[in-house]
Amino acid sequence: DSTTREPNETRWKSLAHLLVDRAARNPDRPALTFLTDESLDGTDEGQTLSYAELHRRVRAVATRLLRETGVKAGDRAMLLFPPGLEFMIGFMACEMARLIPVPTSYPKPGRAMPRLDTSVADCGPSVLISDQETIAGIDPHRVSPETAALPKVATDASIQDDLSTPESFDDLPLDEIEASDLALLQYTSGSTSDPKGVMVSHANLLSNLESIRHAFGIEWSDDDGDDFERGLFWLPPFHDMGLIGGILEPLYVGGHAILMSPRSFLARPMRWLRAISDYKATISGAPNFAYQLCVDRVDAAQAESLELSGWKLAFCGAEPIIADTLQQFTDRFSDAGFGGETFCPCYGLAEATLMAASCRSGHAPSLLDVDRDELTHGRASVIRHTSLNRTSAEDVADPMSEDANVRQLVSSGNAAHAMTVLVVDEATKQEQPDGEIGEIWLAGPSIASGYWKREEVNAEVFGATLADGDSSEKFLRTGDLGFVHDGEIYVTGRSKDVVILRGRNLFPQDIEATVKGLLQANVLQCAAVATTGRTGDALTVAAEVSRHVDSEELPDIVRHIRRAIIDDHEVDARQVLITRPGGIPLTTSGKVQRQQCRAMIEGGELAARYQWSRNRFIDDSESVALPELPTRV
Ligand code: 1ZZ
Repeated sequence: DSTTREPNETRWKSLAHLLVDRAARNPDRPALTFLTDESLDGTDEGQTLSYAELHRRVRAVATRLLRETGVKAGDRAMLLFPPGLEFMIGFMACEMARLIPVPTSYPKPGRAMPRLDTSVADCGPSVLISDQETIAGIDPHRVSPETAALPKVATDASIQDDLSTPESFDDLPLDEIEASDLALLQYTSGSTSDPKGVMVSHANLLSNLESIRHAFGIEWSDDDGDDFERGLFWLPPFHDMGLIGGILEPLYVGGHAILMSPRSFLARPMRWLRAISDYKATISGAPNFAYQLCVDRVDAAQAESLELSGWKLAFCGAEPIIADTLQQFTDRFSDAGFGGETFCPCYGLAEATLMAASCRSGHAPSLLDVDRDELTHGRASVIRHTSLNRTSAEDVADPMSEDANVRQLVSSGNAAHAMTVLVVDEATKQEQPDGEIGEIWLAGPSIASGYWKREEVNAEVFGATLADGDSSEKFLRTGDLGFVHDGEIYVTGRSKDVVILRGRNLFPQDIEATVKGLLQANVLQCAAVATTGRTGDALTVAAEVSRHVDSEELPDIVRHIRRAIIDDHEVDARQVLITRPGGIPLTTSGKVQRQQCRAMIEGGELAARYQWSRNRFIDDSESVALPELPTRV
């Protein structure tokens, strides 16, 4: 049931202890493999590290960090890596050296690194860990002075002779590591204007890894032999789902994590499925958009060449889950051995370490048809409760059908083991009865202790209490909206402003800053909001421009706005509206009211001088390259 909390047993005190133990138990088992495009296309084997090799390289880097840089326990270490195996060596080296790893996204060559710079300014690291090539390529004029001045350590620098034997590692502070030490500072994907680093401890992480294992019935792969779990992921490791779900969970159970880069997948989605088939992966998953991309880009003939019956767990989360996508995917790949019950929808967020709720493996996900109008009034009036399975294609309502007053929702399952999930009325702070929409609140051992150095925000976000509850019982306010039905959580929307595109969280402030910074567009005010797209969120941008701008210039201004958003954030807007000054709703203190703006746009009430929108049935991925756009001045 959604409100039960049970304690989680944890087997290790920290991630460092986990690695030491795994390397002792199964030294020769492959721990990590990275598949390059060449290996995916069949011309080479990719790189693999066994548990013993991973352990040896991690300890050597940890020892160098302590000897060469003068870092001390609790110092932050930035991790800046292109896709590959080195990231994990840097990450685990931090765990062994009692440093707090801070993963950051890898920029395109020659680009500025605003995310790196803002995280550096926020958490004041003592070192940057990367590889030799990346370090050589950091242009001190394109990064902040603080970033430029950081000592830099390359994980792939040649190992000194005295570090090649285990005896030389004796000075690692393993015994001093506490479960309450921070194991990760996870910047919520991307906000450069308001960076927030989630403080995740070893205890938080190990508890969530255990919850995931429990929910999905993943067996320990302790014994010798070839029968171990294989996870296959293209999710970026600087995002919580890629790092914790994609890499740490396979290592936690003693399995093999096989990795490829997000770009390899996006360029040819078939590579992901081919790799699952070839490597007999048992666990893989992604946000909804990825399953849709496979349906759109992999035809029936290609699907037939796959063998997916070994895929036991296909999780789906990180953005709204669309029944139609899951059904189409099941239909397209059922002949390749994929069954609908393999899908495990799940819900979570970095502030809860990762998973907060999920469907149980082996059960086809529940679908709920609810009345669309009632839903907008905060109530889920259930018309029909079905489940996804191979034969029910006709049961799945078209999620975009205009006339059907039905919205089909996919269950995000039950509360994770050890997690309390409540739906709370935001105004009264009382728990909602089943079927009533409210904010999702969470409590449990994997809820992080807060954001780095943000005491005020933390009291509000991590320290919520129920009006009629025990005031010592603190909850995390997720900013997500949903309801409970039959003990399962349905996520219906968000009261926070974040826009989620292809599983990536974009912060409106960052997009608005880009648009307002465009000199040639003369933008006075801007609102970036999430509107409802075909497969989840779509980005809509409203901009006020000066009344002196001629109407003929507006199409060009829209192109400049789109170009700048693509350049800075690698996403395209679905819709851009240009209003007169005063067209965007503001609070009395002059802040953009995004939720109201969104409601006005969706209700057709925002008065626009000019409006551009892309056909909502065009796939997002196809429009990122826009040759007709002028280059940015
Ligand atoms: P983040 C073996 N959101 O996205 C591997 N779920 O965190 C197991 N919206 O902080 C892996 N419906 O970036 C288990 N179902 O964003 C993975 O995303 C469990 O708005 C899923 O607040 C973990 C997702 C982690 C993640 C969090 C935000 C949430 C919410 C949105 C996540 C959703 C969903 C709708 C869902």
